[in-house]
Amino acid sequence: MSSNRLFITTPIYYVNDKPHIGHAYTTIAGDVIARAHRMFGGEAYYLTGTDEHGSKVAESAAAAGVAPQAFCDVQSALFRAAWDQLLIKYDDFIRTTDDRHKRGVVRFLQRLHAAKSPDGHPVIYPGTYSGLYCVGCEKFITEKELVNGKCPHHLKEPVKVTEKNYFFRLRSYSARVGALIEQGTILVNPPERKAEVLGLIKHGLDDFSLSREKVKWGIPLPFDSSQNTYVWVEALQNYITAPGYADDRERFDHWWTHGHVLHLMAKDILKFHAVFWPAMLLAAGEKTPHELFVHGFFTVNGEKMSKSLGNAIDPTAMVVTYGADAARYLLLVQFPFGVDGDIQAERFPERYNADLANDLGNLTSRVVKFCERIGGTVPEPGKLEAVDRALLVAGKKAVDGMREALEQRNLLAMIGAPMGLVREANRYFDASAPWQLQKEGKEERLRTTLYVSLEAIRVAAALLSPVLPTKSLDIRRAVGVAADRLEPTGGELEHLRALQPGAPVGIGDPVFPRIDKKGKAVDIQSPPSDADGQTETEGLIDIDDFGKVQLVVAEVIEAERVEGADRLLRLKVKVGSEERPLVAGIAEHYEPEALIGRRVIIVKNLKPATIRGVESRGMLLAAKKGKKLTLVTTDGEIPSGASVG
Ligand code: ME8
Repeated sequence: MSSNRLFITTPIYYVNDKPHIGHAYTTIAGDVIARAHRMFGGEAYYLTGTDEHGSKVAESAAAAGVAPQAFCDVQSALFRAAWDQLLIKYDDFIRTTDDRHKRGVVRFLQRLHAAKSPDGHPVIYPGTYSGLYCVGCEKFITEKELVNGKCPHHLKEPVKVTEKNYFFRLRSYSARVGALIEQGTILVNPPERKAEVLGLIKHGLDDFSLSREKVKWGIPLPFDSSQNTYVWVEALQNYITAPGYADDRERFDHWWTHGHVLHLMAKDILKFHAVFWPAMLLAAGEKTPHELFVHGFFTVNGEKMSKSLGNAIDPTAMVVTYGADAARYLLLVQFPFGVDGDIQAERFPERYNADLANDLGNLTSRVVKFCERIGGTVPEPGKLEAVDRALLVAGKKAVDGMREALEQRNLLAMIGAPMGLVREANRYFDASAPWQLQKEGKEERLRTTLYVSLEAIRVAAALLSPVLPTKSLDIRRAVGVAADRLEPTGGELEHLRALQPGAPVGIGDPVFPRIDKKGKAVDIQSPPSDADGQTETEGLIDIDDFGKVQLVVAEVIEAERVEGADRLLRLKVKVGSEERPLVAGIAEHYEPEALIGRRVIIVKNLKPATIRGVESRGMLLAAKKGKKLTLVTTDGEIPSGASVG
């Protein structure tokens, strides 16, 4: 097995549902892993697809008044369209109604049918399945599923049905599967899922029925055409029918037999993947998968996502609101990979603004715009100082951190590594204060600072490319990466690909425009007249937010102009005993000295912003008409720190 050759799969999704963010999460995760693996020089094959047989699909087709195949064609296309919109670069999309799949299933079942278990019994044997059957659901139902003895969906008592089926001799394989999992030959992660599977096996699992007599929409058993393959048994086989199990053994061996097979899924389908699937593969004489990563299961605003509740979040709607790159980012950063959680869509805008618009987008704008103003090319760096080297080393560490996170399938850390670098670059840029260097004529330091900042952005953007494929390209072009070097590579190559002084830099619209709480773009990142790429603080709060706004009296204790920005004053204000910095666009209306000692009203609980490299914590209130502006003040008895309401 070559771990450099990664075969990544998602579950194949049922076509009786529409794609929602649960499906999207797995599919984006697989895409990010595949892209990152390739970025670090590995070979990857990324497979997804749709599960199209079984009674549920047949019923949905009947309800829609169309033939099952026509129904599947339409529904499967919905998944592909969603994945296209989310920039999923799959290498293969398997449908269980594909001929290659049907041929592969027949072949696999023939193998199983001919096989003997290690204890000398046929692996497949006929038997009778006896159980409770809900005619409404057209499927077997367990005692546990009943509510007051009735099917919860149809409110009818099920009938006892006895059906002839074929069984798979799981009992002859489950201990062996357990041992493979225990010793890590089949890795099941996170560890609590491994414990869950081992618990199931220890508890004892019965042989399972691998065919259905009554379900007509499916693949007939090759040895008894009166029965169709049970949809679950058939679906698992997509993982081998796609790489060529039916008729391309070479390709099949390349990916399945000699690749590192990684199955992604949520915990709802763990037992099928961790026990049934390896057992069937062992019986058929094929390799078992190497790794199962079971990510978290999500609820939406505390509720299970379901068709009937109509609360499933449509990932393509997220693309419309945030753009594809940001939608991918927002879904992945919700929770650590592997952990369950509740998705609250109203938090998306906040996260978008904080991470993408402010940290990443604004840094890029500020640095590139500065370079544009002093020549429009990557500046030639001078002698590196400790601070410069520290940021370049942080870039190298981010590359290593990302590689390590990828190996651990820690998607949050894969994003955290470059985003940590972005935050460090922001601090470096602010602390280096290039506008100050320019004012003081320290030309070499200025060039070095800008070069090192651009370089940090280049590395961060390259590392973010698996998550933000198109924005990463935009950012790397903006900071001067040459067209023939845009394909990102990790590891050692990073420093060899450093930016070339003299390469053109340039940025148009913000890479991630700021948005309001409804996800609508707000034009506050468009630069003020001095074109420094900064945001104005006015306009951040909607009228319906007003109740949340904390207004307080603040006393101005320091005030000065911000160099190079005609409209900005840098203030220090006192709120009770606390001092805080604040940048205000009032320089055209007030002389700094005239403000000292004035008691003004500020918004206290505004998110901090960095304006012109100066932290601003709060916003002044002012009355404005045309070109006239007057600060709202409370000169008189009211002390600073008092609340305003
Ligand atoms: O089970 N949270 O298909 P399916 C996180 N056809 N992930 C979720 C999720 C949620 N709330 N809801 C769905 C099937 N998923 C079978 C699979 S494979 C051989 C056959 C994701 O359409 C997650 O990956 O119900 C989960 O395992 C999968 O969708 C189930 O998709």
